[in-house]
Amino acid sequence: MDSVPYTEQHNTLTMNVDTGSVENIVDLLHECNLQVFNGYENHEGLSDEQFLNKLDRLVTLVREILQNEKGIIVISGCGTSGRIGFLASTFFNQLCIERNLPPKYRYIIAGGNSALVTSVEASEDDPVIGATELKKISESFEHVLFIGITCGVSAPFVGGQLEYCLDNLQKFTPVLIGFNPVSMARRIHVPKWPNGRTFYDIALRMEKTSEAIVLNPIIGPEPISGSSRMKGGTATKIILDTIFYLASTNNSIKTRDVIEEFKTTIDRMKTERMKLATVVQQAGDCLLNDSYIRYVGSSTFGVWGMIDASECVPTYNSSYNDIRGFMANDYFKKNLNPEPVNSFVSPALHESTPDDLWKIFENLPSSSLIIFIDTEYDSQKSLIDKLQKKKHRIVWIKLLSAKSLEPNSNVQIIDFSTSITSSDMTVQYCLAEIVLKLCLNTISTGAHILKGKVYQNIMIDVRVSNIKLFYRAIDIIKLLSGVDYQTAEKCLIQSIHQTDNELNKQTIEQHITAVASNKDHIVPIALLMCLSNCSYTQATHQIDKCPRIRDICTNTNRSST
Ligand code: S6P
Repeated sequence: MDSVPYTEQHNTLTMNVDTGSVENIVDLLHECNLQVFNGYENHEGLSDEQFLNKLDRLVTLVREILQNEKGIIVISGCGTSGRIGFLASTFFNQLCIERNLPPKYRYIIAGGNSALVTSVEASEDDPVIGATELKKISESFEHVLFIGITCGVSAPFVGGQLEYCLDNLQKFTPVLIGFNPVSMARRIHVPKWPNGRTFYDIALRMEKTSEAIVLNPIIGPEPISGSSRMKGGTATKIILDTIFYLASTNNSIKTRDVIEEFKTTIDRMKTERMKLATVVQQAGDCLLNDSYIRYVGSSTFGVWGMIDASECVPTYNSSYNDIRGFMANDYFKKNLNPEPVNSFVSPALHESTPDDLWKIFENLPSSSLIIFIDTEYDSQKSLIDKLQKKKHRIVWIKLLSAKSLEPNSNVQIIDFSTSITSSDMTVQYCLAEIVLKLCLNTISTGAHILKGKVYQNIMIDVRVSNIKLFYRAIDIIKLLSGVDYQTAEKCLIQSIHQTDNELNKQTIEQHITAVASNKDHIVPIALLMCLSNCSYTQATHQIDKCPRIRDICTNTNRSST
């Protein structure tokens, strides 16, 4: 089957998201969020009956493991999928501890702890390391419920782990979470997978194995094509939270009811749409005027900020400094997997006190945007005062417990607290997290649209940092310029290696490695080469005159008509 996987298709709703008003961006992203539940075309999304039955089966399996002394639940994924696995595992472990039960959840993320807060995209192409890490983490247990998340049903890192489970079914129960049918699983061969195996082979094997579970509701294309941090990440979080919550409670609450709570809460977010639109506009202005966006939060709220910020690097080729998240408490210290002493630890994983933050923020470019996430106002008040004196813009996202602000504080408040209600505290916290995720995704996506990093609904400056993104880049160039595959690939490779010469002998892995030392608009330059039929050198000269990357597409299209 050759058709394009749903997770890579173009969402018909957002085809013109790049040309509308900022309110329009907010509304369209909101509508796409609801597709996760309502479905797409003839698919039913998370409310599908068959899917809910599968969730029930998984709830039973999780419950069994929670009661089994020799059992654990391992959640694994790459990029956003791994990060959401980390958040779910640490949050539900905390719940176990509060109830005097042993913490049963473990996480694995491709690239290790640093990948929680920085982009380490290349590590998702290695099935061998994936399997080795799973083996290591599960060594001393007899029963392992393994949940491998890959939105595109594509990541070899997770594929290698599922394969290891399938080879050892006496110990492992493998679960695959993704958002494409098995027939659309990735069939591209990666060199590190022996005997030419692909993810498709593993997904097929999963489907045919009665002990294995494939959870793959079709939630439809992403608002920005391929950006699986958005709907994919949302659906992943809702699935994990629902399963783990239900497995930990004795209430007779139904799976459908929990999913419905997520849906109504997300729907209620539209009450703050105008305030959100104002902040998206300010965030866009920051990126266009070389100011910065900063998130500050504690515990999992802080982690969501860091995650949202880090995802902009591969998606929009944004600089590390454009959007950054900071952690106001020591959540990471308490919850990270132990790693070898000499392994790299990202400085972003450290706690930042208000004094630390002031030292970092003191020299921010003027009119930067600092977004505080439902943290204790009193502890941040003096920092906020100092930032306001410097004329930075301050936003406060109110979710659950933050104290009311002083009326004269000039802080812009986006208040979701009245929308987040549940009779159960655990569910309420999970609802607050999903609202936060969607709010931050809207701000950072909207800001990059306004900066011109999106044409129609395509991420035209994607960083080509793994095999999936290499092929996505070729598709983007082909689609927008109309050239054939070979020409798109040739121009992409020349742009990666910054040369006018044709390079025929190098492998995809060598191209991806070269990307690490060339972060300059690789895809836009290749696109311009195709659109204008010019050399790499000529395209780089033209690109310098183009402050908004999307203008390449509009200007070139206009001049050729
Ligand atoms: C996507 C994000 C990426 C993906 C990662 C894993 O917006 O930037 O980091 O999460 O590539 O993708 P998948 O399909 O295996 O979950």
